[in-house]
Amino acid sequence: MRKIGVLFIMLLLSACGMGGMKAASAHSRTYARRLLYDTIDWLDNKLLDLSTGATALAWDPVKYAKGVDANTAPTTESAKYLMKYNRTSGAWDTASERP
Ligand SMILES: [Ca+2]
Repeated sequence: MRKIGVLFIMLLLSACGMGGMKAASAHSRTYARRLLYDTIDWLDNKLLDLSTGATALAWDPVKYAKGVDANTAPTTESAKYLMKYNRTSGAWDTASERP
């Protein structure tokens, strides 16, 4: 049943023909990021246990790289999109990386 939910979310976010991803980012950036985060979290190990960051860093360390904070190299835009950080200081949220 949850696989159907994951499929629905991926279809929703990839509905480029109707501006789906662009519209989701523009009008509800946090909601779109959480949907993506939770989807990856579920697909990773069938648990919602905040494992998305570790999975992304291990899966593609070039695309998902984290510096000491979000504003320091080698942090990538993909990591910043997926993982929560303080918009002012750039500090990663260590209590919960879920955006
Ligand atoms: Ca997980």
